[in-house]
Amino acid sequence: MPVSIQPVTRGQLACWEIRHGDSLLLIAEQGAQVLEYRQGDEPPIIWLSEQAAFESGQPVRGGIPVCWPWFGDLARNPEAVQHVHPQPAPAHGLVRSLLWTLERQTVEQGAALLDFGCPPLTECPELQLHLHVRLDDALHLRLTSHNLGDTPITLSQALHSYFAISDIHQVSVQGLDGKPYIETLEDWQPREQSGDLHFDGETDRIYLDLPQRLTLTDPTWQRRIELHASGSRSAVLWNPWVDKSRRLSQFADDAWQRMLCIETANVLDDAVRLEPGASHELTLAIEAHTLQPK
Ligand code: TA6
Repeated sequence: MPVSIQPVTRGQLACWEIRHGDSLLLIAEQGAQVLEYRQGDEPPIIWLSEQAAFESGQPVRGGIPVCWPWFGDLARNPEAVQHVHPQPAPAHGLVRSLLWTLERQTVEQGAALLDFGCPPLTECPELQLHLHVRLDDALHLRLTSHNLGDTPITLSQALHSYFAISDIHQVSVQGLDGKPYIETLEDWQPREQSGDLHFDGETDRIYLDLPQRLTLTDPTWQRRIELHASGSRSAVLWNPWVDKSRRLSQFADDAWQRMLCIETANVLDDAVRLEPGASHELTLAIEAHTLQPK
């Protein structure tokens, strides 16, 4: 199985193109952001906006942005997380627009391995962040936070994964049945999921108490994408639908039909409290499987 790791550029961004057999992975050093992931001639697994701007210091729409050391609106985070940064604060933390460093790249046992280090944050220098990437028959990510300080720190985070889909009206997500979620579009009211999640409008939900596996089923493309997580019991399910799409940067008006975010997270009561000297690992494996025809 041929495996390669090559430096490339996309616009203003230095990136790394990783190949494993017929799998292709593209990661930008900015934000250590996965931009592309596909296998052979199949439709992409990870969605990247057709209007993506590859500009230094600007988040790229799509891929897998790293949201850290808080997720979403800081003011909507638990009190303990809000201490990590003064307000007002940007959405989704501070690291997705920073230039990370590729600290190690190697091929081991037929897999490509890359380690990215986030530069220290002036706002919270006692926190360290690394992203370890492994590409073999699947894509494996490990986001490691470390508290170098002498007082506890609480953070929230997410791997904000944008998945490519054939049609939002056709896909469904398994693994959520019976789980509590926060309906952020209805005043953050608590709800409970019944059955698989299908989509018929704007969706922006925070699911809690989750199992380790969620599945995205796409019957049109005859495939299911399995997300295997550890160190996380929460996830955000997001599709902007028609109206919000018009307000999003780097996002075509009809792009909502072709993407779905399933964001493996540590949010709300799943936020991470790091004691002095402690580390936390959020891992995610993304596996694509062919659906057996019925
Ligand atoms: O993860 C869902 C969400 O918080 C949505 O509410 C939407 O704001 C999305 O993230 C995209 O955020 P961004 O800052 O990348 O435009």
